[in-house]
Amino acid sequence: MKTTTPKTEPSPATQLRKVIFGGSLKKFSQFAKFALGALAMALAISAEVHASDVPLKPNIVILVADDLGYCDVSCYGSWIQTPNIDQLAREGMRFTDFHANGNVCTPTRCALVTGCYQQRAGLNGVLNPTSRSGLSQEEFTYADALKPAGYHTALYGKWHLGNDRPEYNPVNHGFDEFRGLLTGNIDYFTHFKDGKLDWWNGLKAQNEKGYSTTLIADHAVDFIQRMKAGPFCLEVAFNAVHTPIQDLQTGLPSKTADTYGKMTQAMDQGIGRILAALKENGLAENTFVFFFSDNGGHAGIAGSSNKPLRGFKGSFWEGGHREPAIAWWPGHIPAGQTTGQTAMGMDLMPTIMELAGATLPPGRKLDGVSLVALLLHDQPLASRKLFWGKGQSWAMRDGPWKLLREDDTTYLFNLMQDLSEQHDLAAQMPERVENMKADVEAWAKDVGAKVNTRETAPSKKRNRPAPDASDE
Ligand SMILES: [Ca+2]
Repeated sequence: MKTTTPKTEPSPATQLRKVIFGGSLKKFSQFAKFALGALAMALAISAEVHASDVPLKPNIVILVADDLGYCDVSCYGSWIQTPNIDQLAREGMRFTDFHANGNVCTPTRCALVTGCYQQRAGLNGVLNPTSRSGLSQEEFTYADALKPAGYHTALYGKWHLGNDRPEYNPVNHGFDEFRGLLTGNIDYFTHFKDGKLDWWNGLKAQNEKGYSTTLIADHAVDFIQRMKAGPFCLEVAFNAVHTPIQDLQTGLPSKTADTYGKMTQAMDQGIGRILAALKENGLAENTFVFFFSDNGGHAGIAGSSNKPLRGFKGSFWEGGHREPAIAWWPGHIPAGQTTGQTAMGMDLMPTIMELAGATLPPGRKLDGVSLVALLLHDQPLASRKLFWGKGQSWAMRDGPWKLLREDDTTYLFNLMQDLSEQHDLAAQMPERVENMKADVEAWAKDVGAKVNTRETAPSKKRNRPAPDASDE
């Protein structure tokens, strides 16, 4: 039986060899057509992939405020005038339902740099100046991801992911440069904490003269000028407006709202200088900027407010973790938008990795999701359940529903109808409560958190009238 060899198109490499090694003009012409066709197809595929996409590798600037309340900047309703942060909002996208992963500093910052629930890294509580723990070398940060993508990386300001052991320092977690503080707070003028200098240049304790908020902005502006050829990724982690509340002229402790307002405005001015540096260097349309606060405003600080939210820093009432947050990228993020989409600090790493064209090492995955389609095209995020906390204090979101454990009580709220968490629906909707508790337990098992979803004692607080959010 006669067999025939199937006719197949020679590969481009075979055709090229024929052209080079004695092929005819006709063959060359055929090859040229083939090659051009393949090139056109490749370009079409590329155009299809990137038509709605973004210019790759913009510069990235993450601005983090410390203990700034939901209502502590004027574009969120504060009495404190913050024209530069307001300008970010006017020219970008303002979030009304953005959350820190924690209700205190360290957990939020861990989730920010790892893109994962901080419970996985074992950093779900605040580190104090004598803590021996910190961000493990096993963790993979956004700076680790961006460096192989060609980025120069720096962090100026507060780290709070490990004290003075070298393995915890930002320069050993993907940041090329670090200036600032390792602990949770310092004197704004002396840069000391508990009698010990806490101002670092990389691995060395090295003081500088100046008001820390201003110094942090100075370093950010200098970095932008030095690195303008890009791409660069810069985290500017202000220690403002964490305690100590200090008079800006004398450095003396102050308890006035006026001082808190001026400390907030010093940060706003620093942000204004950073934006000006981007614009003066022609980088505004090639730089993605994201601003948010690491947790809610602290109870009892005159001038600070989380209105209309209930609760403060350290709790999982909304005031503890819902934050002012703004994304800015002129020419790419349409100006003047407000979004009610629910997002979280751990979403920033996947977002900037998508913008940077960065990839994860094999076997790694992130808990956060990229916000790029939301930011550029106002596309809603896929629905998801979000979680906070540990032990007796935790919360979960599922759409408008929030299950909350505080004060030894489990509460259920519908935040669409009750943003100030005044009307507990737990007794009316026991099935929803049980289903959400099961979700919390499954999440805790997944991330390695210990949570208590069961009542430990008859609650004396269940019938207590909810505090008026406007009083808090
Ligand atoms: Ca904080």
